[in-house]
Amino acid sequence: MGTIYIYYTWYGNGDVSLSFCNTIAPPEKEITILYSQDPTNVTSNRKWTEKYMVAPEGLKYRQPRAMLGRKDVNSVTNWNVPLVWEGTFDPVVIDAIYKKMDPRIAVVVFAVGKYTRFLKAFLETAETYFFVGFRVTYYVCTDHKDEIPKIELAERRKITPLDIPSATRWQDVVLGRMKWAMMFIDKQIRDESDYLFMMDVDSVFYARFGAESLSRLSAVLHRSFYRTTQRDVFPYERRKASQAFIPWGEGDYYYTAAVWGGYVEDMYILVRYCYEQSEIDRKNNIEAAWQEESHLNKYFLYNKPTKVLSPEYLWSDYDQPQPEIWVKRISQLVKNYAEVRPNW
Ligand code: UD2
Repeated sequence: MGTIYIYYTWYGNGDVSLSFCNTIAPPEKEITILYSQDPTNVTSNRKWTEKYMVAPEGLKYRQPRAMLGRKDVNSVTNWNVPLVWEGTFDPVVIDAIYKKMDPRIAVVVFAVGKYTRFLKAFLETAETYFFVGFRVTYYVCTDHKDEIPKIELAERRKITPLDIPSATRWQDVVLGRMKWAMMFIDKQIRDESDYLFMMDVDSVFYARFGAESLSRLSAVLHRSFYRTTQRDVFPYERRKASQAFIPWGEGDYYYTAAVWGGYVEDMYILVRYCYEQSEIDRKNNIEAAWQEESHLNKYFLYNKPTKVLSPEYLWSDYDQPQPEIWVKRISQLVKNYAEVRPNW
């Protein structure tokens, strides 16, 4: 099936209309979603918008400065959205604004096979650092519900286990996340959440991860490719036969698939996009170089994220600290791949 453009018009009052066309370029001020299949059953009612940035009266915080700020890193993208680093926001202000909106935050995390061993540290440290004081539900997708640890959760936070089958190839788990997440969002999560984050379970939080990360679609710079890597060296999918193909000479950044988030309805569209693109690949006997991460990078190239998060939002215990990384908020753990994966 050929490419279909969905014109997704976002009116100021939060209403949306969808219209379809397969030839002309999108008019200005409309969000274009490059979509691969029959879009007639795509639903989006845009339940959540960050309409009002209302700060509580009398809140005490440091005065913001127009002439002072980070000089060692770029804190804005060339499509003019924030690139978030420590020092570019005030947690007191931003949390106070978002707490007034009181969003429901969903975290979808997969723990299949031996990866259940990572749940305890992930959940315990999330309770210490992830959206403290906000409503959070951890949707744990697993083939071993009995191995979900019993941990103490703060008020208005809960764990919802979701059953999925075991797998014999790690690639199937990684890609299968898109299929299962799509189904669970559709069946349950979209009714219970405003924002959704997809996260790898083999990670721990070391510092605050809060409201500064929220936007319609927020993507995280991959820690390995943000410093000086030329775009032609990014590990994008380069085979034309794959739906994730990105031509040489194109690309903004390389984003990780280990942490990404946004409005639940926009995340639904994106998760579904990754699933459907990978299904087309599967039928054509090809698997994108970095599974869903390759499809995600393709999507974000042509549908720019509304916020870009620095590698503070996914560092790695494998890596040496860098001077510009003032805070490691969440970090991928060192693991023995051969030991934890079902195949190697
Ligand atoms: C990288 C990405 C990951 C994904 C993958 C694709 C980082 C930090 N992570 O991770 O997001 O794009 O490459 O190849 O860049 N899982 C299970 N059971 C399994 C295998 C995987 O539950 O048997 C889940 C689990 O949530 C895990 C995630 O899938 O955190 C990603 O798998 P991985 O950590 O083995 O992949 P890795 O480290 O290559």
